[in-house]
Amino acid sequence: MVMKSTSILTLIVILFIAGIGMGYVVGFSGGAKVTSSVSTPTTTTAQNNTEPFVLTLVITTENTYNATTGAQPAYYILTANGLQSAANIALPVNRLIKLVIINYDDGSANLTNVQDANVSGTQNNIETVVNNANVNSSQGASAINVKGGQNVSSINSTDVAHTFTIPSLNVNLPIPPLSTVTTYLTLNQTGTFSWFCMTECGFGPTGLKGAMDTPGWMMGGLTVS
Ligand SMILES: [Cu+2]
Repeated sequence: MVMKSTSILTLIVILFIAGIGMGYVVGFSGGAKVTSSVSTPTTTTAQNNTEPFVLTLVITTENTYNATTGAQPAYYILTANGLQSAANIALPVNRLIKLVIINYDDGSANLTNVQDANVSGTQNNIETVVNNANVNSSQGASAINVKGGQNVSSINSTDVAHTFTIPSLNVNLPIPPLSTVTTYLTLNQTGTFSWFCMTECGFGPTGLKGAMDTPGWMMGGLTVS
């Protein structure tokens, strides 16, 4: 009877220890999973903060404004889910921003103020232009010499299709027809501002109606936070 009780007690003790062991293993592996899933996004966030914040804008022309006005040009934000309204653009404060503007418009428009052909508010007040014949080519002795991407501080005022302009922050980017413009800038001021296009690319006798005075077309809001 004594031996049998001892055997049962031993078995209970063994099962108890084994239970603790299994609990420890399950708990440990569970804890390890939690630890890795927490650390992954933290690491990703840290990497993103060391890289430029990228804003890609796309200008298209074949957007029907209404039956009377017809097609008008519009800025869009390029996202992972396609083109989204540029009525409200959000940008980070005190962080390097890489701004890319892809322009599908093949025509130029009149600038009310020729000063808006100058680049301002970016690193070294330059922008890089790709794929515009006037900017990226030069007449050589016997042929046109293609230059590829050109860093410029201004565009010929008769060769501007649109601008991306934030007057309150002194940011101005002239965009030639059918070009891609890339630039880097840092915004040091939080707040809500407005962005505009400064060419007369809209509707009406002055070209300042339609897209030019409608948020999400050739103007909109900009929040820096
Ligand atoms: Cu415009």
